[in-house]
Amino acid sequence: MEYCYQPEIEKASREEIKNIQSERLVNIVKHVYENVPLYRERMDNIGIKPEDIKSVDDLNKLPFTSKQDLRDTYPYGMFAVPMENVARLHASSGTTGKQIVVGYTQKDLDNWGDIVARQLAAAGIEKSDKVHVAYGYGLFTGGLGIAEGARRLGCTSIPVSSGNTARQLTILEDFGSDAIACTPSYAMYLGESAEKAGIDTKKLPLRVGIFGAEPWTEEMRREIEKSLSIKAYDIYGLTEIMGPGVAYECSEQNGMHVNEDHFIIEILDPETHLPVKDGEKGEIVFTCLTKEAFPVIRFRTKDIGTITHEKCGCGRTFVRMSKPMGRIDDMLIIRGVNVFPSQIETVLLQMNLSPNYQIIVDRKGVLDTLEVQVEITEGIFSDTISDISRLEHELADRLKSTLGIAAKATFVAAGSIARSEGKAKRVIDRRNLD
Ligand code: DLL
Repeated sequence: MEYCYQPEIEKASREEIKNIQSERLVNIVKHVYENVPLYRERMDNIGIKPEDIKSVDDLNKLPFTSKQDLRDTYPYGMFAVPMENVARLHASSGTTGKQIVVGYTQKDLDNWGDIVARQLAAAGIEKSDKVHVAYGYGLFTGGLGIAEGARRLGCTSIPVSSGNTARQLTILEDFGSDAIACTPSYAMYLGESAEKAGIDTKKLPLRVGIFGAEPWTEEMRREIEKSLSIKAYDIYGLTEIMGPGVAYECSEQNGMHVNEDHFIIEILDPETHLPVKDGEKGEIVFTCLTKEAFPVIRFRTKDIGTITHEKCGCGRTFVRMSKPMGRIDDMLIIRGVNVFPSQIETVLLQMNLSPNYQIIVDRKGVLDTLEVQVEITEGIFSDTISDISRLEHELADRLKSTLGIAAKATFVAAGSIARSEGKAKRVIDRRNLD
């Protein structure tokens, strides 16, 4: 039996889950109304009192929370407990605008450990395993969040943090890590570096990877599984809600189960704000049910995804969310067409091209231009110049048929695109649209 697997809740009936959510929603609404001025004002403005919220069926009466609200109340305006009860602060890794500060009470940290432990258990990690944590430790929630889960599970965590790839490889080899947690782009880089260093990953004890914090495709999963000789699991989360562990993959690897005893997920049409049907794309919106220090209600994540209530082969009853298919704010509008970086990545990997790529958007006169630069891999390198130009044409054709707009495809030297130790930066937009 997997330790930290919690079938009494993970396999509860939908009715039981609804009851737990309803009870917790009533409490959390009271908590935010009493303690967070922004929520009290918003609810007063629309004439809603905490007593009006009796179950999850009343969720749609509540106001939304946006990232801008969190910026406007920076740093502590959304905290719902006195600072003396806050055990830890984290901050969003946002590169634009003011960062967002979030807080956790001791109980919040315990709950966080519990849900991350569920995820580690669902990926087959056991008490006797050593987990190499290569997410950044610090204000970013990745490192310490996974560490909370490892501690709760009772396994050994190795807090390597991010950076220094040669050292990461030495540790993987010498310490005998069984599992690794980092961003998928860094996992790709580690695999590539292991090969260069002549390390046979099949001979390492490493068998599981827990990857998330940025978009990645099924093709990338297969690459990572091959290069690191592991099984790779997806994990989703965000600073404003908790950090890693909001949703997790099970052995079926067919969507991520949302920890519904702690969070309610809604998928809403970004324009009408009404719920879409299972399987239909929309904006992912989360409500925290148990957070004491930083509970947010109907937080608009700007991530785009779908959910399904279909039965999962693992027996868990928690609703499953798809991999986020992009972000509303990552969506590039090029010559009026919506383009997501993930579409481009899928084309590259379907053609067995390098996953190291960059998207460059520019404007010549009034016309937007799109260029995809991708590194040459060894197989291509041995081809003649005319073969390379044939491949560039093929890539440009495929991009055009997938995206619906013309794109220039350019091969660049292997290793010339900057590698990231955390989240990869894929898009360079030179249009100065702001
Ligand atoms: O990335 C928390 C995290 C740490 C999740 C470690 C998983 C593992 P933020 O820095 O606030 O928090 O970024 C959150 O990253 O809104 C998504 O756009 C994206 N994201 C997170 N997980 C995934 C995933 C952490 N599995 C933002 N697939 C989210 C795709 C993801 N995108």
